[in-house]
Amino acid sequence: MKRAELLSRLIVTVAVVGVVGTPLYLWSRTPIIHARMAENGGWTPDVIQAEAGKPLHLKLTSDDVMHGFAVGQMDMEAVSVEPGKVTDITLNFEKPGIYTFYCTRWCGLNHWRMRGTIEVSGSNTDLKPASPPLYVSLNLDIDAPHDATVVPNGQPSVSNGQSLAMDNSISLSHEEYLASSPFEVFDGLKNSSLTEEERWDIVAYLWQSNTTPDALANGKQLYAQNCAACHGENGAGDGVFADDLAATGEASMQTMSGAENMMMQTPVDFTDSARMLGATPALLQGKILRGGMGTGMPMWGSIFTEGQIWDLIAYLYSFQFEYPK
Ligand code: HEC
Ligand SMILES: [Cu+2]
Repeated sequence: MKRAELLSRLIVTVAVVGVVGTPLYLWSRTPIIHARMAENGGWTPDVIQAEAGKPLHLKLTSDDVMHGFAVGQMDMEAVSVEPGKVTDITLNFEKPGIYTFYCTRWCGLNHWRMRGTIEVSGSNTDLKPASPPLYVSLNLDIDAPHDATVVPNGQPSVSNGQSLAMDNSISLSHEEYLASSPFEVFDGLKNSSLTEEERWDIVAYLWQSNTTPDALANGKQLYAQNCAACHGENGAGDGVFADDLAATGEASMQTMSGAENMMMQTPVDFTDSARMLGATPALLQGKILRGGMGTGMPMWGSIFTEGQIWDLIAYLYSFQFEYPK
């Protein structure tokens, strides 16, 4: 008897809590995401669950300095995450998958380590299996040295290259562009009667003809926001964090086991002609997607779309070739 009574009471209690408690329960379920600089823990929690087709509500706040919040490969404006303030946002995921969210403000040397994931479940049948990135299908060893053995004396002239390419009916298809380094194309023209300078001019024109002003503008903006702090505004590898990276590298050499693998190298100088003219777009894609593996070069594969990465790459070559504005 007593048992049954207890049970019925329980049921009533559950029912009452059910009615009154639901809105409260939902309210408290909206997770508060705390942002802290990476060395102090980054995002907490850093794994969030969501369901495709259902809005995801999040509350964002910072426990230290100003941060920013955005989800990779999604068309969204970055949201400021401020100390002492809670910002509400709603995200909608159409497709299931693992998404990366990340900090969009340069809050410190380890800023780019401020990343977390949103695991979106759901059954969406029109999902196409992703095709492997170009550097994988080309089977490139992206860690092999790739320096050009000949570089131009001055900056190649795109406009001169254009008329030379027209006169000699030289063009470069987009597939060839993606898989060739400027040096390889330069070298491929060696049996012509053209001078070395003319051949570099043609290469500069062919590189420009494989991008668009829009792509370059987009690449420039992505670069300024995500890369310049290490690689430098003008690509020279002298961003505000470059010295810190070197210092971290020395410190890690002294303290970490397997130090060689853990070394933070200095950011690559994109104005270095031998390096950049010897690199194919596909190789640069691999480096950007994968990152530097134990160096200070972050991996960007989950942050940018494929198109954004090609725009960034087109922009990186503009440190070699002066494209007409
Ligand atoms: C935190 C500092 C840092 C940031 C931010 C950073 N890089 Fe790097 N990057 C490095 C370091 C260090 C290296 C050298 C290590 C290596 O080559 O693996 C490097 C190497 C590279 C290389 C390899 C070049 C080559 O010829 O091997 C490319 C390409 C590159 N970065 C592109 C980018 C792009 C594009 C961005 C922005 C989306 C970016 N990096 C942001 C530190 C950074
Ligand atoms: Cu941050």
